[in-house]
Amino acid sequence: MSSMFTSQDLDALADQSIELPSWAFGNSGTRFRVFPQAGVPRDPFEKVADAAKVHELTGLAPIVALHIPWDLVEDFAALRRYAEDLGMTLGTINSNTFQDDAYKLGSLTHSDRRIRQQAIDHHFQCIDVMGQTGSRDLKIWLADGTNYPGQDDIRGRQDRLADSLAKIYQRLGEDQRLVLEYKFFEPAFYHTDVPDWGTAYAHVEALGERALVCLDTGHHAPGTNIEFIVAQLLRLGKLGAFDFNSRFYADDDLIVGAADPFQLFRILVEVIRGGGFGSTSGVSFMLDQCHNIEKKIPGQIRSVLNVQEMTARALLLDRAALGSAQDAGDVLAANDVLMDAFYTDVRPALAEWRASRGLPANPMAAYAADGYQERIELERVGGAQAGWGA
Ligand code: PSV
Ligand code: MN
Ligand code: MN
Repeated sequence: MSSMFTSQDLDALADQSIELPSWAFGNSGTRFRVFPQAGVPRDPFEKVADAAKVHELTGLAPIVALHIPWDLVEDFAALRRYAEDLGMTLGTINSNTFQDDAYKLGSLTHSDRRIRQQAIDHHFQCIDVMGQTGSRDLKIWLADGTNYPGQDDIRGRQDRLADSLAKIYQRLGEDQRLVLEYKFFEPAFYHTDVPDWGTAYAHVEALGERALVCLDTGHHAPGTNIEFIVAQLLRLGKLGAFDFNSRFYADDDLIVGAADPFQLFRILVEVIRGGGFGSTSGVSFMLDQCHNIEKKIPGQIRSVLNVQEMTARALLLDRAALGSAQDAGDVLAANDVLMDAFYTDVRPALAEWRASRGLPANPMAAYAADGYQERIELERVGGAQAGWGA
């Protein structure tokens, strides 16, 4: 084990839980092609079972986020019991106002009151589901926006959005939260109604204490300093959730930490610095990914391990030495301290950490040897799409 890795750092890692998106287990693809895979889940119960396998082998992922209506079931109490029997809980409920014809020109921002109400009612339905699943968070990502200058009144859309969100927020129970996700483009290309953290912040600030911002790491312009946004939202007490993934170009939804592990490290340094780490921090660590060409379950295992690995490195940061160098104005020494933590190979220490908790030292190898993949490929015939294009 690395001599820099103290037992206190190991304790902090035990308090990390990552929320898996149900849709990561279904077939997905790009707008060019969905490549179907054998063994993908046929219903939400099987998605939960796959998520439980990720948790069993990593000890990191006890929560599954659902997407409505992709994960609509007749009996959510039964789904909840099924999850709990597998040691899992049902997490964030994600709404969906981006697949109905009615929402072509917008949902919560639409100029037609009836369409706005339809979108609000959908969120009421999601809140009902939350009551049954025991979920804390309602996550709202909107596809709303316009493609052409002049297409609609962008100021009027903000006003309508504020009004719709207020109606949804009022419907939440006392222990429930609204988490608003921003995205700078796509599917609308001229303007997006919640394009950036500032707009999301303005809306959630107006709503109240239990309204927070969701930061999806793939939803920024190239070159954006995401860790600065993390620091700012934590400072303002308004960071509610992450949607982790990685991107080379746009909203690629690739495995978190694959494209830029250093960026993930820098984000986690700010998370820890700002009090956003751990089960009582109020910040949920969700993945929002699609595994289009790789197998889904090992894709999720790799993802949670990447988050843990960069968290461990961020925990290694010698904050006292960093603070001294910063106070002394020693630019290069401060940078050295940060890079020392980033360049530390924590993998052997993490293998030991897992073994000491009765987990496989190498979860990827354990999954390959487990037989689960072979079993689901035989048993599950006619698996479903993740939801995209379904
Ligand atoms: C679309 O960009 C998106 O990936 C958002 O990030 C949502 O979180 C996700 O879909 C699921 O609705
Ligand atoms: Mn997202
Ligand atoms: Mn996205």
